[in-house]
Amino acid sequence: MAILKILQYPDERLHTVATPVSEITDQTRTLIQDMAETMYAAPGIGLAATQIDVHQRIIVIDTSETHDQLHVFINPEITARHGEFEYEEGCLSVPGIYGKVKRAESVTVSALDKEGKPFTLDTSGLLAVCIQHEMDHLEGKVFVEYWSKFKQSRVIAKMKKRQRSAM
Ligand code: QAP
Ligand code: CO
Repeated sequence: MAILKILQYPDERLHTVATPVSEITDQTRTLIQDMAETMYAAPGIGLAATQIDVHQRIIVIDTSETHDQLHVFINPEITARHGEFEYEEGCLSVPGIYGKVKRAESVTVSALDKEGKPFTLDTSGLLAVCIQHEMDHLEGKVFVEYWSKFKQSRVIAKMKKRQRSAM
């Protein structure tokens, strides 16, 4: 197992659109384990492969307090959305920055599990928000990009300043 380096906004690689996983190999399973380990170590509740510079459609999520309910979604698709929900989001690629994003309150998501078996999940609340947030990463979108250009430029300035002082 390994803890992987998480790309930091505004790294351009976060804007890469991920490609579907065509075959689940041992390499895919190792990647998923490393993603889970990286997320738990952060600690975070969700991580998309995009964030570790692997541009395949894989996300891991665990919103439980006990850190024992790992959800793995390979090639996820949202087939239904209902309602509206605003949640104060954060992101491991934009540490220290939090803010509201309006999303669907509940979603139906179809995906493959880590054995490649198809499943469908109906969920709402935080898990639904997290799925939408992580699926955005696979499309190259970061949550702060829902905000105004003005607010985004302040986030970029703050991140760049921090990255300079960290060198
Ligand atoms: C995405 O985010 C998410 O700023 C997952 O300093 C978050 O795990 C979706 C984290 C909230 C919906 C709601 C953020 C850790 C973790 C930080 C995360 C930080 C340390 C973020
Ligand atoms: Co994120």
